[in-house]
Amino acid sequence: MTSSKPPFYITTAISYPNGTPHIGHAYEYIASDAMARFKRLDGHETYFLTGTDEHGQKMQQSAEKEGISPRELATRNSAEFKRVDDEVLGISYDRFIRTTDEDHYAASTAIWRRMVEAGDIYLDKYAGWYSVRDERFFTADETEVRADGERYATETGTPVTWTEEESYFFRLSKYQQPLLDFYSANPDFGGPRTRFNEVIRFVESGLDDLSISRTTFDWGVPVPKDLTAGETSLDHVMYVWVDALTNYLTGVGFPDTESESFRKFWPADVHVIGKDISRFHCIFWPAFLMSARLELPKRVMIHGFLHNAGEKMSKSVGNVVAPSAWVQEYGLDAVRFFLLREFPFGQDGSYTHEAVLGRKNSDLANNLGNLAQRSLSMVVKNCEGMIPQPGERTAADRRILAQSDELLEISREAYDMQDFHRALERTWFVLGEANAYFAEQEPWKLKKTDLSRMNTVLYVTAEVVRKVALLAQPVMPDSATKLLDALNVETRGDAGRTNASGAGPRSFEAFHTELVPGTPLEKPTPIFPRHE
Ligand code: ME8
Repeated sequence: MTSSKPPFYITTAISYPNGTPHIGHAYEYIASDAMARFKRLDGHETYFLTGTDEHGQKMQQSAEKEGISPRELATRNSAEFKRVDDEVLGISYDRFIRTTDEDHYAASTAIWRRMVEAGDIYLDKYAGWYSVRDERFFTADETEVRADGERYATETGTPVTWTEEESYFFRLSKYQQPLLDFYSANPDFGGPRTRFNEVIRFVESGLDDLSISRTTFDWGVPVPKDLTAGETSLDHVMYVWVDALTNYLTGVGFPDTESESFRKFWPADVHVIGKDISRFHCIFWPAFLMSARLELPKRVMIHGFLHNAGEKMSKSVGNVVAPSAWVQEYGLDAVRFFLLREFPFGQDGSYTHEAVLGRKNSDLANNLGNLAQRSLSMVVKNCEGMIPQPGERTAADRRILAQSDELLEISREAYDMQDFHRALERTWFVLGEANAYFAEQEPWKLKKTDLSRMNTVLYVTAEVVRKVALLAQPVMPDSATKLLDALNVETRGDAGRTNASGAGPRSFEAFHTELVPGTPLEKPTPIFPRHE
């Protein structure tokens, strides 16, 4: 594809495949997928990376419990994550990376080498608290002893164990000021602002050097002996977060920094992650990259957590929702729409059956579905099955057309901040206005009194539906495509892959080019069913 627009590189966090995906994972994939689709439709060559994070003690321990090897566990569950992406959620990723992929070992080794060359890695001894569940070290004052006599990480509530071993350290402390300078020069690096501020405050309070290798287990990327800093007789594996973060480089061809894909796509435009891993992405990751003399990502978007009716999802409570259960019950596009419309991406959100139902029935079936179905049926029935020739436009016509015209620019700005909620809210506000317009103009009465005026009203309504359908594609690829098919809108440009229906997505290139009178339409079938 040739495009004058800059390429766009987006990543999700890579999930631990010690279990199977839940609706919280699906939330992140769907949002990132909508973002990637939006950029493709808007003419950017887009690369979208997702995958699984397979090393570390958590994976090793989970495998031991099942009596299989960590590689077997990773292979089995990674396949399930990929299946859910492909078959349940319709995620349009370009590569599904596994950190056990061969090229990822090369990339992890190479970034390690660069950090050694920078003089940022040294051998010492680690003694402190480690949470296997979080794959994270805690200082003593970040932990507490609870009523059961056991020690837990205060912030995350996970059990910690005393760990004492030889370890390589990364000179994170050296990067405190460079990071703070970088944050002030790039105020949109972390989003939303409130979560980014928490990160900045943490860095301001001082940074300790970071333990980046382990010797008490072996399920990880080996630290190559010739690339170490300091003499050791022990075998070290990289701390899982060192190799995990490096996946974002592997995905675009690192260590070959001269490769076409690396030059085109690095630095990443946005890493999409959840709020529990903001420090890894906003502090460790940019520090590693500074040390390795590589460019820093442009943005880290930190989303909130999904809760089940206000309660944290957890296996012990038994309220963990599998993505396929929701998709079966409500349909994929309604699930995708609900998750992106219901709460701002940066905030936590709580879902209930009633809330999903409300969105599906009022926003989709009533607001969009009914308007499209009524107006297009009238066109087919009363305008000889063709988009009618509109007459002169009244103030009411111009007003609703102008409102819908602004939606592309508003959506662009909102998507650039991963504010899907705002883009959809505004789009559905305009749909509400279009419904009011349709009701006021009463085209079904005009049929008997003023055919030319009826044609204009139907034309204007169909045009608003077309614009809304174009912009709904990233969120509801299949339904929006069906709607654009019903409007017989041409497929133009390479706006991404074809959808399940076989029709291609319609790029935003023709957003401001109105419907052509005389275009034949077929009798429409309802696209957004009510949930009974
Ligand atoms: O953190 N709601 O993997 P992970 C919303 N391997 N998002 C949620 C969520 C919820 N209830 N629960 C989890 C890891 N997430 C690391 C990442 S990246 C180099 C390595 C999000 O499987 C979570 O915040 O625990 C993270 O962004 C993603 O799901 C994977 O979580």
